[in-house]
Amino acid sequence: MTADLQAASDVLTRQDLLRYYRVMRTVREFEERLHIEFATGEIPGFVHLYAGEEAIAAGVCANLRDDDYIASTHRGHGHAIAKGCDVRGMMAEIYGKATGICRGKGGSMHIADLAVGMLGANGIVGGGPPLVCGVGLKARVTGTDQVAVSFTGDGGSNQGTFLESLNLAAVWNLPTIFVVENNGYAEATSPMFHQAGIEIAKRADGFGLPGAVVDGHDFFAVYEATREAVERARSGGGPSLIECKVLRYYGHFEGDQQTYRDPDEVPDARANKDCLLLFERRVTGDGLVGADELRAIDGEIATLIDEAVAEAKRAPEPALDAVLADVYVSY
Ligand SMILES: Cc1ncc(C[n+]2csc(CCOP(=O)(O)OP(=O)(O)O)c2C)c(N)n1
Repeated sequence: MTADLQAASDVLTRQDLLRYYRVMRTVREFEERLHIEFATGEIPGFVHLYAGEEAIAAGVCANLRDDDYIASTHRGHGHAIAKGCDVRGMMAEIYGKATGICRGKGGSMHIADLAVGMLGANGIVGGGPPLVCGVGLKARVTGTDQVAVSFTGDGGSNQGTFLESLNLAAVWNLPTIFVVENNGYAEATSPMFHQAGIEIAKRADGFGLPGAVVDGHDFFAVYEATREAVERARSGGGPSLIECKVLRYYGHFEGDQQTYRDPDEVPDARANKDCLLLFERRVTGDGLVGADELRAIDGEIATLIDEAVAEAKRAPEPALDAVLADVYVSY
Protein backbone atom coordinates (compact mmCIF):
# COMPACT_ATOMS: atom_id res chain seq x y z
CA MET A 1 0.00 0.00 0.00
CA THR A 2 1.46 3.40 -0.95
CA ALA A 3 1.89 6.14 1.65
CA ASP A 4 -0.95 8.38 0.45
CA LEU A 5 -3.40 5.46 0.17
CA GLN A 6 -2.29 4.34 3.63
CA ALA A 7 -2.81 7.86 4.98
CA ALA A 8 -6.17 8.21 3.24
CA SER A 9 -7.39 4.77 4.28
CA ASP A 10 -6.65 5.65 7.89
CA VAL A 11 -9.45 8.21 7.64
CA LEU A 12 -11.60 6.84 4.79
CA THR A 13 -14.09 4.07 5.47
CA ARG A 14 -15.15 1.48 2.90
CA GLN A 15 -18.37 3.43 2.49
CA ASP A 16 -16.34 6.58 1.78
CA LEU A 17 -14.35 4.80 -0.94
CA LEU A 18 -17.55 3.60 -2.59
CA ARG A 19 -19.04 7.09 -2.30
CA TYR A 20 -16.07 8.78 -4.01
CA TYR A 21 -15.95 6.14 -6.74
CA ARG A 22 -19.64 6.87 -7.31
CA VAL A 23 -18.91 10.59 -7.65
CA MET A 24 -16.16 9.98 -10.22
CA ARG A 25 -18.25 7.47 -12.15
CA THR A 26 -21.23 9.86 -12.18
CA VAL A 27 -19.11 12.66 -13.60
CA ARG A 28 -17.56 10.36 -16.21
CA GLU A 29 -20.92 8.97 -17.34
CA PHE A 30 -22.49 12.44 -17.36
CA GLU A 31 -19.69 13.77 -19.55
CA GLU A 32 -19.41 10.81 -21.93
CA ARG A 33 -23.16 10.98 -22.47
CA LEU A 34 -23.13 14.74 -23.05
CA HIS A 35 -20.43 14.21 -25.68
CA ILE A 36 -22.84 11.95 -27.57
CA GLU A 37 -25.95 14.06 -27.00
CA PHE A 38 -24.29 17.34 -27.94
CA ALA A 39 -23.63 15.96 -31.42
CA THR A 40 -27.41 15.62 -31.95
CA GLY A 41 -27.75 19.40 -31.90
CA GLU A 42 -30.41 19.40 -29.16
CA ILE A 43 -28.24 21.05 -26.51
CA PRO A 44 -28.03 24.83 -26.75
CA GLY A 45 -24.89 26.88 -26.09
CA PHE A 46 -21.34 25.82 -25.36
CA VAL A 47 -20.36 22.69 -23.44
CA HIS A 48 -16.85 22.15 -22.05
CA LEU A 49 -16.34 18.58 -20.85
CA TYR A 50 -14.45 17.59 -17.69
CA ALA A 51 -13.88 13.86 -18.45
CA GLY A 52 -10.40 12.79 -17.35
CA GLU A 53 -10.26 15.31 -14.50
CA GLU A 54 -12.76 13.60 -12.15
CA ALA A 55 -10.26 12.72 -9.40
CA ILE A 56 -9.70 16.42 -8.75
CA ALA A 57 -13.35 17.38 -8.22
CA ALA A 58 -13.97 14.22 -6.18
CA GLY A 59 -10.75 14.41 -4.14
CA VAL A 60 -11.20 18.09 -3.28
CA CYS A 61 -14.94 18.00 -2.50
CA ALA A 62 -14.56 14.81 -0.41
CA ASN A 63 -13.03 17.13 2.20
CA LEU A 64 -15.83 19.70 2.14
CA ARG A 65 -19.10 20.05 4.03
CA ASP A 66 -22.38 21.19 2.47
CA ASP A 67 -21.91 24.61 4.06
CA ASP A 68 -18.43 25.06 2.58
CA TYR A 69 -18.22 26.85 -0.74
CA ILE A 70 -16.77 26.22 -4.16
CA ALA A 71 -16.46 28.52 -7.16
CA SER A 72 -16.03 26.81 -10.49
CA THR A 73 -15.02 27.44 -14.10
CA HIS A 74 -16.49 27.11 -17.60
CA ARG A 75 -15.60 23.36 -17.22
CA GLY A 76 -17.79 23.02 -14.15
CA HIS A 77 -19.99 19.89 -14.36
CA GLY A 78 -17.57 17.74 -12.34
CA HIS A 79 -17.24 20.32 -9.58
CA ALA A 80 -21.03 20.72 -9.36
CA ILE A 81 -21.68 16.96 -9.15
CA ALA A 82 -18.92 16.44 -6.58
CA LYS A 83 -20.28 19.28 -4.40
CA GLY A 84 -23.72 17.67 -4.41
CA CYS A 85 -25.77 19.41 -7.11
CA ASP A 86 -28.71 17.34 -8.33
CA VAL A 87 -27.65 15.40 -11.43
CA ARG A 88 -31.10 15.30 -13.05
CA GLY A 89 -31.52 19.03 -12.48
CA MET A 90 -28.10 19.66 -14.01
CA MET A 91 -28.93 17.66 -17.12
CA ALA A 92 -32.20 19.56 -17.56
CA GLU A 93 -30.29 22.82 -17.05
CA ILE A 94 -27.84 21.94 -19.81
CA TYR A 95 -30.80 21.27 -22.10
CA GLY A 96 -32.13 24.74 -21.15
CA LYS A 97 -35.32 23.37 -19.62
CA ALA A 98 -37.65 24.85 -16.96
CA THR A 99 -36.93 21.90 -14.64
CA GLY A 100 -33.20 22.75 -14.66
CA ILE A 101 -31.31 23.55 -11.50
CA CYS A 102 -31.33 27.26 -12.52
CA ARG A 103 -34.67 26.99 -14.32
CA GLY A 104 -33.00 26.57 -17.68
CA LYS A 105 -31.57 30.07 -17.80
CA GLY A 106 -27.96 29.30 -16.87
CA GLY A 107 -27.03 26.36 -19.06
CA SER A 108 -23.77 24.47 -18.77
CA MET A 109 -21.62 27.45 -17.84
CA HIS A 110 -23.78 28.92 -15.07
CA ILE A 111 -24.89 25.98 -12.96
CA ALA A 112 -25.17 27.11 -9.33
CA ASP A 113 -26.85 25.86 -6.16
CA LEU A 114 -26.26 27.82 -3.00
CA ALA A 115 -28.00 25.11 -0.92
CA VAL A 116 -24.92 22.91 -1.41
CA GLY A 117 -22.39 25.75 -1.47
CA MET A 118 -21.91 25.74 -5.24
CA LEU A 119 -21.43 29.42 -6.06
CA GLY A 120 -21.51 28.71 -9.76
CA ALA A 121 -19.73 27.61 -12.87
CA ASN A 122 -18.31 30.71 -14.51
CA GLY A 123 -18.03 31.91 -18.08
CA ILE A 124 -15.44 34.44 -16.93
CA VAL A 125 -12.00 32.83 -16.81
CA GLY A 126 -10.45 33.73 -13.45
CA GLY A 127 -13.88 34.68 -12.05
CA GLY A 128 -13.87 32.12 -9.20
CA PRO A 129 -10.92 33.19 -7.02
CA PRO A 130 -12.34 36.63 -6.07
CA LEU A 131 -15.67 34.96 -5.20
CA VAL A 132 -14.02 32.61 -2.72
CA CYS A 133 -12.20 35.56 -1.17
CA GLY A 134 -15.65 37.10 -0.65
CA VAL A 135 -17.18 34.08 1.07
CA GLY A 136 -13.91 33.37 2.88
CA LEU A 137 -14.00 36.89 4.31
CA LYS A 138 -17.63 36.38 5.33
CA ALA A 139 -16.70 33.15 7.15
CA ARG A 140 -13.85 34.88 8.98
CA VAL A 141 -15.83 37.96 9.96
CA THR A 142 -18.85 35.96 11.17
CA GLY A 143 -16.62 33.46 12.97
CA THR A 144 -17.72 30.23 11.27
CA ASP A 145 -15.26 27.49 10.37
CA GLN A 146 -16.41 27.27 6.75
CA VAL A 147 -13.83 27.06 3.98
CA ALA A 148 -14.01 28.09 0.33
CA VAL A 149 -12.30 26.51 -2.68
CA SER A 150 -11.86 27.96 -6.14
CA PHE A 151 -11.04 25.90 -9.21
CA THR A 152 -9.05 27.61 -11.96
CA GLY A 153 -7.39 26.33 -15.15
CA ASP A 154 -3.73 26.80 -16.03
CA GLY A 155 -4.80 29.56 -18.44
CA GLY A 156 -6.95 31.17 -15.76
CA SER A 157 -4.02 31.17 -13.34
CA ASN A 158 -2.48 33.96 -15.47
CA GLN A 159 -5.47 36.25 -14.96
CA GLY A 160 -4.86 39.18 -12.64
CA THR A 161 -7.88 38.10 -10.60
CA PHE A 162 -6.13 34.87 -9.63
CA LEU A 163 -2.96 36.58 -8.40
CA GLU A 164 -4.84 39.41 -6.72
CA SER A 165 -6.96 36.83 -4.90
CA LEU A 166 -3.89 34.94 -3.66
CA ASN A 167 -2.57 38.23 -2.33
CA LEU A 168 -5.82 39.27 -0.62
CA ALA A 169 -6.38 35.82 0.83
CA ALA A 170 -2.87 35.87 2.29
CA VAL A 171 -3.15 39.43 3.63
CA TRP A 172 -6.52 38.71 5.25
CA ASN A 173 -5.61 35.13 6.24
CA LEU A 174 -8.76 33.78 4.59
CA PRO A 175 -9.92 30.14 4.85
CA THR A 176 -9.52 29.61 1.11
CA ILE A 177 -7.92 27.00 -1.12
CA PHE A 178 -6.94 27.80 -4.69
CA VAL A 179 -6.97 24.66 -6.83
CA VAL A 180 -5.38 24.92 -10.28
CA GLU A 181 -6.37 22.26 -12.80
CA ASN A 182 -3.38 22.25 -15.11
CA ASN A 183 -4.67 20.19 -18.02
CA GLY A 184 -1.95 21.26 -20.42
CA TYR A 185 -3.91 23.74 -22.52
CA ALA A 186 -5.65 27.07 -22.26
CA GLU A 187 -8.09 26.55 -25.14
CA ALA A 188 -5.40 25.49 -27.65
CA THR A 189 -2.36 27.09 -26.02
CA SER A 190 0.21 25.03 -24.17
CA PRO A 191 1.70 26.49 -20.95
CA MET A 192 5.01 26.61 -22.91
CA PHE A 193 3.56 29.72 -24.54
CA HIS A 194 1.55 31.25 -21.71
CA GLN A 195 3.20 30.32 -18.43
CA ALA A 196 6.30 31.96 -17.01
CA GLY A 197 8.08 30.04 -14.25
CA ILE A 198 8.52 26.36 -13.59
CA GLU A 199 5.36 25.49 -11.72
CA ILE A 200 2.14 27.35 -11.01
CA ALA A 201 2.27 26.04 -7.42
CA LYS A 202 5.59 27.88 -6.92
CA ARG A 203 3.70 31.16 -7.21
CA ALA A 204 2.45 30.45 -3.69
CA ASP A 205 5.98 31.18 -2.39
CA GLY A 206 5.69 34.77 -3.56
CA PHE A 207 2.66 35.27 -1.33
CA GLY A 208 4.06 33.31 1.61
CA LEU A 209 1.54 30.47 1.20
CA PRO A 210 1.95 26.71 1.16
CA GLY A 211 1.89 25.40 -2.43
CA ALA A 212 1.73 21.77 -3.57
CA VAL A 213 1.81 19.95 -6.91
CA VAL A 214 -0.09 16.68 -7.20
CA ASP A 215 -1.01 14.15 -9.88
CA GLY A 216 -4.56 15.12 -10.77
CA HIS A 217 -5.33 11.59 -11.97
CA ASP A 218 -4.75 10.21 -8.50
CA PHE A 219 -7.75 10.61 -6.20
CA PHE A 220 -5.68 9.80 -3.13
CA ALA A 221 -2.99 12.38 -3.90
CA VAL A 222 -5.61 15.09 -4.44
CA TYR A 223 -7.53 13.98 -1.36
CA GLU A 224 -4.46 14.10 0.90
CA ALA A 225 -3.24 17.49 -0.33
CA THR A 226 -6.71 18.96 0.10
CA ARG A 227 -7.23 17.39 3.50
CA GLU A 228 -4.13 19.13 4.77
CA ALA A 229 -5.14 22.46 3.20
CA VAL A 230 -8.72 22.25 4.53
CA GLU A 231 -7.53 21.42 8.05
CA ARG A 232 -5.20 24.42 7.92
CA ALA A 233 -7.92 26.74 6.59
CA ARG A 234 -10.58 25.58 9.11
CA SER A 235 -8.28 26.04 12.04
CA GLY A 236 -7.32 29.61 11.12
CA GLY A 237 -4.08 28.77 9.28
CA GLY A 238 -5.07 30.62 6.10
CA PRO A 239 -4.98 29.89 2.38
CA SER A 240 -3.15 27.31 0.25
CA LEU A 241 -2.51 26.69 -3.43
CA ILE A 242 -2.74 23.21 -4.96
CA GLU A 243 -1.75 22.57 -8.58
CA CYS A 244 -3.15 19.36 -10.07
CA LYS A 245 -1.48 18.09 -13.25
CA VAL A 246 -4.02 16.33 -15.42
CA LEU A 247 -5.24 15.67 -18.98
CA ARG A 248 -8.68 16.29 -20.39
CA TYR A 249 -10.16 13.70 -22.72
CA TYR A 250 -12.14 15.98 -25.01
CA GLY A 251 -11.49 19.24 -26.82
CA HIS A 252 -11.62 22.64 -25.19
CA PHE A 253 -15.31 22.80 -26.13
CA GLU A 254 -17.53 20.30 -27.92
CA GLY A 255 -16.78 20.67 -31.61
CA ASP A 256 -13.11 21.60 -31.10
CA GLN A 257 -11.03 19.80 -33.78
CA GLN A 258 -8.00 19.59 -31.42
CA THR A 259 -5.38 20.10 -34.13
CA TYR A 260 -3.01 21.36 -31.41
CA ARG A 261 -2.82 17.91 -29.78
CA ASP A 262 -0.68 14.86 -30.42
CA PRO A 263 -3.21 12.22 -31.59
CA ASP A 264 -1.72 9.66 -29.16
CA GLU A 265 -2.20 11.89 -26.12
CA VAL A 266 -5.79 10.98 -25.25
CA PRO A 267 -5.62 7.23 -26.05
CA ASP A 268 -2.49 7.07 -23.91
CA ALA A 269 -4.17 8.97 -21.06
CA ARG A 270 -7.26 6.76 -21.21
CA ALA A 271 -5.15 3.61 -21.14
CA ASN A 272 -2.61 4.63 -18.51
CA LYS A 273 -3.89 7.57 -16.46
CA ASP A 274 -7.63 7.04 -16.18
CA CYS A 275 -8.46 8.10 -12.63
CA LEU A 276 -11.25 5.53 -12.35
CA LEU A 277 -9.01 2.66 -13.38
CA LEU A 278 -6.23 3.85 -11.09
CA PHE A 279 -8.68 4.12 -8.19
CA GLU A 280 -10.17 0.68 -8.90
CA ARG A 281 -6.76 -0.99 -9.16
CA ARG A 282 -5.67 0.45 -5.86
CA VAL A 283 -8.76 -0.20 -3.78
CA THR A 284 -9.42 -3.69 -5.13
CA GLY A 285 -5.70 -4.59 -5.14
CA ASP A 286 -5.50 -3.69 -1.48
CA GLY A 287 -8.72 -5.60 -0.78
CA LEU A 288 -10.55 -2.49 0.49
CA VAL A 289 -13.60 -2.95 -1.77
CA GLY A 290 -14.70 -5.59 -4.27
CA ALA A 291 -14.78 -5.11 -8.06
CA ASP A 292 -18.37 -6.40 -8.01
CA GLU A 293 -19.37 -3.52 -5.75
CA LEU A 294 -17.89 -1.06 -8.24
CA ARG A 295 -19.71 -2.75 -11.16
CA ALA A 296 -22.99 -2.42 -9.24
CA ILE A 297 -22.37 1.33 -8.90
CA ASP A 298 -21.57 1.55 -12.64
CA GLY A 299 -24.95 -0.01 -13.40
CA GLU A 300 -26.85 2.37 -11.11
CA ILE A 301 -25.13 5.40 -12.61
CA ALA A 302 -25.79 4.28 -16.19
CA THR A 303 -29.50 4.09 -15.33
CA LEU A 304 -29.44 7.46 -13.57
CA ILE A 305 -27.87 9.19 -16.59
CA ASP A 306 -30.27 7.47 -19.04
CA GLU A 307 -33.19 8.71 -16.97
CA ALA A 308 -31.74 12.19 -16.57
CA VAL A 309 -31.33 12.58 -20.35
CA ALA A 310 -34.82 11.23 -21.09
CA GLU A 311 -36.38 13.54 -18.48
CA ALA A 312 -34.43 16.54 -19.75
CA LYS A 313 -35.58 15.91 -23.31
CA ARG A 314 -39.24 15.63 -22.21
CA ALA A 315 -39.16 18.68 -19.92
CA PRO A 316 -40.79 21.99 -20.94
CA GLU A 317 -38.90 25.09 -22.04
CA PRO A 318 -38.93 27.99 -19.51
CA ALA A 319 -42.05 30.15 -19.87
CA LEU A 320 -41.50 33.41 -21.70
CA ASP A 321 -42.70 35.50 -18.76
CA ALA A 322 -40.03 33.88 -16.52
CA VAL A 323 -37.19 35.24 -18.62
CA LEU A 324 -36.51 38.28 -16.44
CA ALA A 325 -37.10 36.58 -13.08
CA ASP A 326 -34.02 35.96 -10.88
CA VAL A 327 -31.67 37.75 -13.27
CA TYR A 328 -30.63 40.42 -10.77
CA VAL A 329 -30.40 39.91 -7.03
CA SER A 330 -30.61 42.86 -4.64
CA TYR A 331 -29.02 42.63 -1.21
C1 LIG B 1 -11.97 36.82 -18.89
C2 LIG B 1 -12.04 35.83 -20.02
N1 LIG B 1 -11.09 35.87 -20.99
C3 LIG B 1 -11.14 34.98 -22.02
C4 LIG B 1 -12.16 34.06 -22.09
C5 LIG B 1 -12.21 33.06 -23.23
N2 LIG B 1 -11.81 31.73 -22.74
C6 LIG B 1 -12.71 30.80 -22.40
S1 LIG B 1 -12.00 29.39 -21.81
C7 LIG B 1 -10.46 30.02 -22.05
C8 LIG B 1 -9.22 29.21 -21.73
C9 LIG B 1 -9.22 28.71 -20.34
O1 LIG B 1 -8.14 27.83 -20.16
P1 LIG B 1 -7.84 27.23 -18.76
O2 LIG B 1 -8.02 28.26 -17.70
O3 LIG B 1 -6.52 26.56 -18.84
O4 LIG B 1 -9.01 26.17 -18.52
P2 LIG B 1 -9.32 24.82 -19.29
O5 LIG B 1 -10.24 25.20 -20.42
O6 LIG B 1 -8.03 24.27 -19.76
O7 LIG B 1 -9.99 23.95 -18.29
C10 LIG B 1 -10.51 31.31 -22.54
C11 LIG B 1 -9.33 32.13 -22.85
C12 LIG B 1 -13.14 34.08 -21.08
N3 LIG B 1 -14.16 33.21 -21.07
N4 LIG B 1 -13.05 34.96 -20.05
